[in-house]
Amino acid sequence: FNNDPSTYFAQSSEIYTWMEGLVSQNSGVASLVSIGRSYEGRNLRVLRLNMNGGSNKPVIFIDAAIHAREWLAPATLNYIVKQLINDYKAGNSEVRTLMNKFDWHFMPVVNPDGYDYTFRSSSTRYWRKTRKPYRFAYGADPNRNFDFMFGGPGTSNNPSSDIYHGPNAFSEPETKALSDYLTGIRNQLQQGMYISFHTYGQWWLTPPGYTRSLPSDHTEMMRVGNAAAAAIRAVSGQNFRVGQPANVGLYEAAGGSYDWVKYRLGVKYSFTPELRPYYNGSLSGFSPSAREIPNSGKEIYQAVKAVVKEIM
Ligand code: 0X9
Ligand code: ZN
Repeated sequence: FNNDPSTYFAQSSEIYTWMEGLVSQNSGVASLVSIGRSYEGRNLRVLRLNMNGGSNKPVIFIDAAIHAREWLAPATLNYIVKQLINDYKAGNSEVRTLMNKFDWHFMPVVNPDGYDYTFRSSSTRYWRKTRKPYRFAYGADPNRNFDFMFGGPGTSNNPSSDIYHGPNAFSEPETKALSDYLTGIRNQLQQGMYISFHTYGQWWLTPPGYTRSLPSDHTEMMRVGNAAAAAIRAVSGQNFRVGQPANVGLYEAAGGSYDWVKYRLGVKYSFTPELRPYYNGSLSGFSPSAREIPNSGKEIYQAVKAVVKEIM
């Protein structure tokens, strides 16, 4: 295809159009669900792949673009969708096993208002939050807006802050819709995994993110996270640090999606990879060349398969 959002940075409507095409070429196995609308009325959509028709299989749920400016995250997600379908059709036995055992749900753009806004001009390119107005400012940080440790460490009550948590948990229609959807598939998710793609810095972050204190299952989280890092290293030689954000050079941050999924929904395996490039202290890490999409796609595809194999 020449309109393939795993090869360039596409706005939300182009990604949805591409996914509609995948559904029509793969009817019976791929479907597109609308889970609500953003503040500005954009569709919030989830692509589901259910390869052998079984119901109530465990679910692997992957989302991206909770943060608007992190363009490599939805592109990497799209790359993985395409590879899974291609490898399944080609009869790849590893992929057949992983896709027959699990249903795979992909939400490429959690925050389409913010994401599309970053395409408008160079002055909006680094927007992070939603676009809902708050008095003198716009937007809450969706990754501070979930209902677990809401308002805790690493959040702000100032609407002009990039880490504004919002007036209350799930004040944003986007996080509300995502949390309702995940609640609806809770039982399947508890047997599977939640992965939320962010950029950038090259970390495979383990939960919980709101504190540096180690959880009781820290060893198991590290075991699975280390499998991701090893897979990435084998593909590209890139280093991904593994651990809780505040223990591996990032920071504590409360109200994030992966903590809510783990500690409110009871989903044991919940991760936040921070994709390429490696952190070098500059905002340019949010605007990689489109040539990075296949590089990121290849390493993260292997990482996702590796972590899913670890929990089978
Ligand atoms: O601050 C964030 O939400 C994430 N980093 S980013 O540069 N993509 O903004 C880190 C999220 C993981 N940590 C927590 N949820 N605590
Ligand atoms: Zn982010």
